[in-house]
Amino acid sequence: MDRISEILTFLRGVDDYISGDMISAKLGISRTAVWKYINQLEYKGYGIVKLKGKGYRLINTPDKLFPWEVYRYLDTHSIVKEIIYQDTIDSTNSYAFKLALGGKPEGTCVVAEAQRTGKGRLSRVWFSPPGKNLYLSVILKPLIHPTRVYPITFISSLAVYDTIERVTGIVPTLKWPNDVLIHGKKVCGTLLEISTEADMVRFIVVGIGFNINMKEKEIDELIKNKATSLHIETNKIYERASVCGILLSNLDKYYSIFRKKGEQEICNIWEKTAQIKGKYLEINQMGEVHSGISEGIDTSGAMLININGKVKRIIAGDVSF
Ligand code: BT5
Repeated sequence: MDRISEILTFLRGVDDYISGDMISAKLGISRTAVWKYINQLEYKGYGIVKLKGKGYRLINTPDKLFPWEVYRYLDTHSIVKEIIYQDTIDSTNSYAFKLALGGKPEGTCVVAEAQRTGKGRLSRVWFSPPGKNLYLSVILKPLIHPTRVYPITFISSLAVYDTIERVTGIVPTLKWPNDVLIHGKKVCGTLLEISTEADMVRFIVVGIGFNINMKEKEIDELIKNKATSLHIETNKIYERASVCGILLSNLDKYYSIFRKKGEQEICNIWEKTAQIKGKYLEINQMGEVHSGISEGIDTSGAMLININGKVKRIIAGDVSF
């Protein structure tokens, strides 16, 4: 695929036609090889005009999450070293989990255009229509104790938060523990899946479902009133590969803070960004509802909630404001 991205760089580098000869000379491959790569690009949906005597000209890029499109937005020193692209998959998390068990390193990322059985927490469903949103999972291998994993969810939510601000100008809301909302509706959720050994984390799969270009009518009936997308909020269509690249860069940024300064810092940033302290919350924890005033979160990511003067620590649940 490296050749494909090199050829795309040449095509994008000029505002005009570029000759097959020029590409073949620069890459040290034959003109027939260049022609074959051009055909592959066309097969993948790129619009390329071929003119005898002049060469090739790129006129259209498909809205696909091809790795070489996403890499364009990543720094070379990014934690994300390999992006594995799937058209349709059961779940990017399940696939990334299998890859991690098979020894894939930290920074491996699986992206898919659609998921057949996208997963939320507690066996819930994540609706994953094709070609509209982002469904991705990243393998991380921090050297931490299993009890310290939770703040990794905040790394993901903060990365999405910054991405939304950057690409739309909208300031979203963070909802404990794993949601990002716009105008009260869910635009993104994170699912962590973990493998541990003895007292250590072997790996974590960080799964992110982020609604980008999904239209109102494409939202499943079951989540009609609670879900939204960047498109619904702004009436614009976004280039998903660039949003994906920006998101992965932001994930890298917060993961690096986590590694350098620890979970306390990530929890502090999340708490400040979510402006959660002093808010009245109801937390549903497996059917049991706790309501009170939030006193923020502790370093393990648990919510501290003041119920009639007594502070209760809640590890997991679903919040309503
Ligand atoms: C989550 O669970 O929010 C975690 C979602 C993680 C999805 C990603 S996609 C890539 C990776 N691969 C996977 O298989 N999963 C991850 P939770 O907090 O339990 O929220 C689930 C609830 O969100 C559902 O019960 C619905 O109410 C709602 N929901 C489902 N699909 C949605 C969507 N596309 N947009 C907004 N809300 C949705």
